[in-house]
Amino acid sequence: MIYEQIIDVINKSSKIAVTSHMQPDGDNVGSSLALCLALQKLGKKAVFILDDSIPELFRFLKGAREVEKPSFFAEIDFDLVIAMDCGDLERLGKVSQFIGNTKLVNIDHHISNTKFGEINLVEENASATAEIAYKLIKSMGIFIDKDIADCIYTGIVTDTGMFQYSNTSEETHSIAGELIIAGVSPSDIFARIYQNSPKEKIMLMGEALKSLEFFNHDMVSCISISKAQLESIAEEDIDTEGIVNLGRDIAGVEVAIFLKQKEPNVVKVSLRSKCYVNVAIIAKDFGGGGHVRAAGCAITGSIESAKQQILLAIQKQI
Ligand SMILES: [Mn+2]
Repeated sequence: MIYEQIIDVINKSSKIAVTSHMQPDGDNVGSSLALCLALQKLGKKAVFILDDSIPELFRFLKGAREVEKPSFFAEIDFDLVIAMDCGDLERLGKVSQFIGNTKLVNIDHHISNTKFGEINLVEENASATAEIAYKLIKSMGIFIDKDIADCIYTGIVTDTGMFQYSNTSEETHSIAGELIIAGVSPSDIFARIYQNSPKEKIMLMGEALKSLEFFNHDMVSCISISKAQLESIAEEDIDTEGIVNLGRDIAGVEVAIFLKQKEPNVVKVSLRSKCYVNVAIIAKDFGGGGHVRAAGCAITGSIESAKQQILLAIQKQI
């Protein structure tokens, strides 16, 4: 039913802005680009507008180099805005200021989604928003070519942690199979995303691992990195995605914490759980959000104080 409503507003629109949240991951980029490419096939003017840049790792995807900044809203009078893989309006950054009265469709899979759209297609059980994008594009009768398939596959692979997380379903694999039929090379995508780290990232992992500590009878691990350590390795912001997984992948660990000092007084917290702790609830208590097994938030204060607060919140759940 919601699918039909969305298809209906798409059919009635000719200029469509597709957008997603700041600090985009593979699903933000993949689901948004896939939808843009599909809408362009329908003859629509579809533009991916993002208040951030596309991480280097995902720039191989078709359309990743034609992403516009929020100010682009001034250039085109869009009929429709579609937000992909974004839990709330604030995370769209400056894009949210340009939406105004434009019709807004919200397509997402975060449990914490605030249903900020006029039409909300929120499927909490979908492994990735890219999975929902796949179903929507199919329902529109649009042929899924290799370019679109690469985008969707990237979204699914990154949000399922390479098909490892509990959000991976029979449907996830069956869609992945369809995407391979459409031309995706899994080994090519994996090599581009996971076997392509800048050396600074691996050096940073080594530096961060020196801080590894355990709590609650080794069921909770914590890794942290200070701003000074980050700056000692590289001048520019190094991607720290994946460091939290090092703590999670240890035998017996249920919850992994990764603390990254963004500013002297701001700590970015990434949380992962393995089997049963709902880290989305913990992140939400600190104004963040995410999924049951992967979530994040930001805490004001020192690394040490952020660690104590998060540990306390985890101990209530474990
Ligand atoms: Mn996602």
